[in-house]
Amino acid sequence: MEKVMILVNEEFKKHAEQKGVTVKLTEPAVSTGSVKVGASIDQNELKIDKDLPFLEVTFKVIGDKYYAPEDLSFAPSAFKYKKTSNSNPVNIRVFKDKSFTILAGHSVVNGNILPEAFYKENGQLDYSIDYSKLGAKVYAKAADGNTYEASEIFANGYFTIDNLPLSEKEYEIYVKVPGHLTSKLTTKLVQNVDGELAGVRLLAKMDKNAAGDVNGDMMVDIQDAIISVFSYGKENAGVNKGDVNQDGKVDETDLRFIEKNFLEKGPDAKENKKPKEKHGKVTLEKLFRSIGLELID
Ligand SMILES: [Ca+2]
Ligand SMILES: [Ca+2]
Repeated sequence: MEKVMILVNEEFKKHAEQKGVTVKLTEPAVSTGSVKVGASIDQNELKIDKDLPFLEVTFKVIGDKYYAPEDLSFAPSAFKYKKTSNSNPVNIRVFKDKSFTILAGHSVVNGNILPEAFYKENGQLDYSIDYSKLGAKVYAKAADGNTYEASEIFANGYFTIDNLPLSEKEYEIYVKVPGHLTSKLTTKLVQNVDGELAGVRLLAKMDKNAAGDVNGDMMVDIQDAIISVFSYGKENAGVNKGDVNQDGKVDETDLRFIEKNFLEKGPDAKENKKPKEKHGKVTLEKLFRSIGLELID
């Protein structure tokens, strides 16, 4: 928070004025996490015999990122007065102020990219991989068609999409990883607080990206198998030539992903497109046999 504005409460000011007293504000002293405010009056004999609000302190929130929903409150650490500028300060008991909430003007999505080809045999994602370097694309698409790319994909695959405008319509969140089918999540990213829209922070539970889409046409089919079998045994061939797990060689591991997800279609594949089981007389079984592999079932 930045910018603090201090005003003498109107009621207090009126009371002081009636007694012919001028209230003078002290310049607020802002330091990290706290602010010191005060005011002085130009007479010693202002009698206050009732509860009167004294100062009004206004904070301006800079940025409009999302804040955790727990209630925030200002905690006065001390409330003191001095009879004259030279006298010792006297403590007055203070109570914690009412709590408040900050309504964010934008939403944030966090999540993890989960590409199937990078899981270890024990079912855990392989964290020796730098997921920021796989060429993954993560973005949110608003109902109006605008897209918002992840501001960052970290080495461990954690991503952040921030600054998403408030909308009551659903967003689509896409995670695209080369060699894999797209993972998509559809969700609303807004909350209604007493009739006002406010931002949220969502930890998106993305599905695993199914591996095996070598040619990037959002389907795993015979075309992917043909390309990969053609590159079988080659080194540094690249994802689009069949190295699905980007380990530098096209081998059985890559082909087994194609077999496992054969004829799967990604959520972003064109509706009228169908994954092809055969190419002429070429079947997956024949392709596998040509390099000495059998289909698993
Ligand atoms: Ca494909
Ligand atoms: Ca490989």
